[in-house]
Amino acid sequence: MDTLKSGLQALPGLPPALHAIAAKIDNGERISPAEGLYLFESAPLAILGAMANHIREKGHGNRTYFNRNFHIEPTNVCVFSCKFCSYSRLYAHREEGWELSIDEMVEKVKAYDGKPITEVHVVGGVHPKMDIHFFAELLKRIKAHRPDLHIKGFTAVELDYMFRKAKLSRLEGMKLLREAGLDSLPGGGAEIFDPSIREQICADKVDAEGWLDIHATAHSLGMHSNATMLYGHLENYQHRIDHMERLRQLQDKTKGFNTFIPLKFRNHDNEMSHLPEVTAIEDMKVYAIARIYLDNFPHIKAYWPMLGREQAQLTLGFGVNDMDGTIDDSTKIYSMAGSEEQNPSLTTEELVGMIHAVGRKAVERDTLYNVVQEF
Ligand code: V47
Ligand code: SF4
Repeated sequence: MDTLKSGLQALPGLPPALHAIAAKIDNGERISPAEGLYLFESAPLAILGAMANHIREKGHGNRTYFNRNFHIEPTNVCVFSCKFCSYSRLYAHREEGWELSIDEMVEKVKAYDGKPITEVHVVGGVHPKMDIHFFAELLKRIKAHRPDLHIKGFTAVELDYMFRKAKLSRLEGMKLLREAGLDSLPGGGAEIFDPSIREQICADKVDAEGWLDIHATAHSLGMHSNATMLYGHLENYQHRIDHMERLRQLQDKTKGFNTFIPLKFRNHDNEMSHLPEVTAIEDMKVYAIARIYLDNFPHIKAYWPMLGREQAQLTLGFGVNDMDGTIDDSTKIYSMAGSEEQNPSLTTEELVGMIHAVGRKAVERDTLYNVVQEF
């Protein structure tokens, strides 16, 4: 166990509550929900940054990971109507959206033949006609074409609907998809677990218990997954801590989560457009407190297409050690919600340059954080 001490607790003039938290961080101890709440309510950003950066450097030094991947979005037709979603179209309006066939999706994979991509991220709306057998066939066709490509696919929201529609238990459904080629799960659909907020922003989709159980099921089969938190809308600090606490508890049991990804609510063209977006200061607080609170999550990721490049660089001083790193991200979920990046795409050189520009070391990883290449 690394015994590096930061001397955080020796900072002069810290109020007693902050001093106690600094001492815990210096000693590698876990903070409580009440302490997490205190950090949101009362800690100066500079102190949060110092604490989060200490934990980040203790775990990863200067290393900042990225991945070479691409996205496939099978459809934006969705049976649900999350109020923050700018991207989905109801089945009745499906002519305004897109629905890709298996052949079209396999063509997208073939477009990367000969390119050093390690992962495909498959995620989209919940289409009433694209069932588990359709997706199992897609997974098999991708694996038949490129067996070494890691398939990270389907949020717990998509999986919950697929399994229920096929009348399969979560374990049966997950096994079916794993056998067809699914390697891991992305972190989407978690939003905010608190039922009173969920009721207001995404009432009809899988609840917190269901989301967590689907991830626990994947973990029980040896699959890894990510977790997200949509912040900066109706939730308060207590709800953010509750969300992270539930994730921390599941991670204690399964150790199956790789990465936590805070997702900033963007207000363009959705039913929550009247809400202002939170400031960059609030963003940095969320990243830093996530790094401090989630002591059993190995990685904290900033998803740059949503935050924008400069802000993503800034997060590297606030606990983040992963930049996702999609070099050709055709995802529309953020561009349609008004993110900084309308057509997110970075070459490896650009991404490595962004990481090096803020004094960090760029490391290419695969989905499971095996090192592919150091820069
Ligand atoms: O669950 C939707 C979010 C998520 C908006 O696991 C919005 O590696 C902000 O989870 N403003 C899907 N956010 C994307 C996702 C993801 C992305 C990148 C990497 C990984 C990973 C996962 O996007 C949804 C929802 O929380 N979202 N609309 C919006 N207006
Ligand atoms: Fe559908 Fe996902 Fe959009 Fe909700 S966030 S409406 S589940 S595509």
